[in-house]
Parts: sequence; C-alpha cells; structure tokens
Amino acid sequence: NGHGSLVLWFTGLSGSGKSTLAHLVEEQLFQQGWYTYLLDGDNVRHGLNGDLGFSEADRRENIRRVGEVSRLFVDAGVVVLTALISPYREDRDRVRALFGNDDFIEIFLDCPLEICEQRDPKGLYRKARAGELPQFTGIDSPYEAPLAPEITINTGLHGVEECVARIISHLRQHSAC
Ligand code: GGZ
Repeated sequence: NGHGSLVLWFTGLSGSGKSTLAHLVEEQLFQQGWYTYLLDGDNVRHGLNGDLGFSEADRRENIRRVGEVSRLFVDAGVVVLTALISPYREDRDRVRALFGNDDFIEIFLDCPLEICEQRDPKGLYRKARAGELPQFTGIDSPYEAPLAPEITINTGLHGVEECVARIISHLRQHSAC
C-alpha cells in the first residue's frame, strides 16, 4: 500500500512467545517513528471478541474479526501486530488475502510443545493436562503450522533479544519497516 503500513501476524502455540515478541518489536518500530497497534488475543477477547470461546467456530470468527480490524488499521496507515494462536491455516490464509502481497508478514513462532508446556506461565497447560481446560491448543485442539511463513523462529532455541533482532532485520532486508 501507499504508506508502508502492514501487518505482522504472529502465530504459534500458547507460551511460544507471541505477546512478548510482538510487544518488543512494536516498541522498536514505534521508536523508529511508525504508528503501531498491537492486537493481542488475550485483550481482544475481553472486548471486541468477548462473546467468543475456544470452539473451532469461535476461534475462526476470532481470527476473521481481528483480520478485518487489522485491515482498517492498515488502511489508516498503522503498522499492526497481532498475537493470536490462530491455529487454522485456512483462516490465516484468508486474512492474508485481505492484504497486498507485501503488506502481510506471517511470523511463525515454532516452539516445541514440550518447551511451551515447561514454561506454562499461566498454568494453563497443567490445567489442560488435568482435564480442567478442554480444547486446549496442542493438547486436545489442533495447531496447523504455516507452510510458507515469511519468518520462522524457533523461540525454544533463541533468546528474546535475538528473536526481536531477527524480525527487525527481516523487515529491513525487505525494506518493509
Ligand atoms: C488455547 C487458551 C484456551 C484454549 C484459554 N486453547 O497463553 P495465553 O492463554 O495468554 O494465550 C492463550 C489465549 C488464546 O487466545 P487466542 O485468541 O490467541 O486463540 S485463537 O487464536 O485460537 O482463537 C491462552 C488462553 O487464551 N486460552 N483457553 N482452550 N488457549
């Protein structure tokens, strides 16, 4: 698009680092002078998507809405960062289709389930394993890894600062931001 705004679409399991990395990347882009906005699954689910749960249909609607909202922000010239599990490939690809070729950057946080589960910052995996949290992604609900994401980072192997640097460097190389 004309003003250089775009979407950085983070996808990955719970605990893979989406919110953490999206926050830090946003900070850097903001310091570089971009208007930025972070749509975090956790927050969006309290307001806009407060009516949605974690069934397949609700997750798909969650992604669809955040995709449409992202488009509005990009139209307004904002760099949008989204941090949603977004487990279904088809839904992510449908969002991608809302944007120009260079305006949608899918960032796959490829972190082994075992590591996400070890981190378990909110104790959700433990609950899911105990059967207290049904339909938990990676346990009894699917996650479909992207086939051709613009960026893949194994957040189990690299520290936070290195992950941020890799994303920023990709954007520079593609003179995206
Ligand atoms: C996955 C769940 C679930 C279930 C609650 N499955 O790590 P978190 O806690 O802070 O982030 C997760 C968040 C996932 O919401 P999303 O909107 O990103 O999901 S999706 O894209 O699939 O629509 C997790 C918490 O909500 N959470 N129950 N059953 N994550």
